[in-house]
Amino acid sequence: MEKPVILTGVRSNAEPTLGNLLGVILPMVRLQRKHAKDYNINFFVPDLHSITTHTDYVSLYKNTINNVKLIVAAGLDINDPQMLVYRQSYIPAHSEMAWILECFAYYGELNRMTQFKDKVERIDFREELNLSLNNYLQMQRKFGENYTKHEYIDFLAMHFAGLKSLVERQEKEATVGLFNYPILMASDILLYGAKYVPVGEDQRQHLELARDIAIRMNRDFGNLFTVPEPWEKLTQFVAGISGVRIRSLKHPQFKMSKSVSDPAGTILLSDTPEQAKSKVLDATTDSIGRINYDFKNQSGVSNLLQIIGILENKTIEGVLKDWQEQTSYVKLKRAAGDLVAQFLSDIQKNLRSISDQDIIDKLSHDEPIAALKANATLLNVQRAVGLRPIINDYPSDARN
Ligand code: AQP
Repeated sequence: MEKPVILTGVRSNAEPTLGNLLGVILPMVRLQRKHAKDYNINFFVPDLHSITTHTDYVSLYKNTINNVKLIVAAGLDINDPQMLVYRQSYIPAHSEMAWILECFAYYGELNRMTQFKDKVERIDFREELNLSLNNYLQMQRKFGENYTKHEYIDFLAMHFAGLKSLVERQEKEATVGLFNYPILMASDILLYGAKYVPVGEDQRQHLELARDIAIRMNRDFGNLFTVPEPWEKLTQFVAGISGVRIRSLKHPQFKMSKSVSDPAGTILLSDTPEQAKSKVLDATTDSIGRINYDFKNQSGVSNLLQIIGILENKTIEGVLKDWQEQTSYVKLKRAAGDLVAQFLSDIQKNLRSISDQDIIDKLSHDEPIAALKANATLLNVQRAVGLRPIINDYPSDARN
């Protein structure tokens, strides 16, 4: 009998952050060590998801290969026979299945996905807006009441053209692909019958959407899909080593994100260990003066505790035993900073020893195997919805 599947991926749109590393890559390594015998493990690079937001298209392919290198550097054994590694765009069934699922998902459901709104809203205009406002105020100061009607109209036209271009930029970022991508993600999951999908907490709603679509289509067509386990079961399964949300070190109310410009709050894979440590030492904390795990009131401190917990492979209760009620934020930052620096330095050292060719060989070997599995699920679904004949109905249709 086929073993159940654990599946996850990381977009190659930009350089990975500590959030990706601790949120999903390290947990995957630990899950493999714990469950390699009982599960098949799929790691894929969602390169089609990578173009849902503006990216450096010239570097995309390289980043895709680098993402696979990264999981190897983090300790995932891709030569384990239970492990499949592939690129999403190399398996056309992902896109074909996504189209069918789109026809069974509702606009209202997608419209409720908070990540789309967050991603569109976080396009940061503040700097440009302030600049534009400052220009406006300077202009007013310069001319006082003594501007001519034409000067005033020219200035206003310039000011509003600037604002209009900001709004247009926001509209351009809100692509249909970004809106629809949770359905492509559902396809990524359902094609392989994944039971557990370890993801960061930001993806929880998308996992639930995949479940809803699977349940709905199973109800209408019989058992087409394995329904992935819900969030609560997933978090039990991963026992606190996944499902987290690493926050920005500077703005701990927000997630650390690879496509948000927040250099002081974001640790990038290419940061030197010293740079990373100094970012942790400069992390925003609070004025309460006690170490508590309380994201509502002490998000900066809680973020550091969370980082320590993941890197020391302890539950949050375990970390709290070491730190709760202590008062030195400097000590906490030093401990977190040392762990992060060591972790980065190990990964960077490993990365240097992995060749592109090894990765490409592995992908070329695994992609046809993944495609076979994906195509089998797709064909079942195509038959169920009438796009392909039911077996034996049209025996002469050789293409099935
Ligand atoms: N800050 C985070 N904490 C925990 N997990 C995180 N992940 C991302 N950021 C954090 C998890 O990493 C996996 C891969 O993410 P992705 O790149 O495929 O998509 P994303 O969620 O859009 O990640 P980013 O870093 O925020 O990228 P951008 O800025 O490009 O949108 C996912 O499981 C994600 O939950």
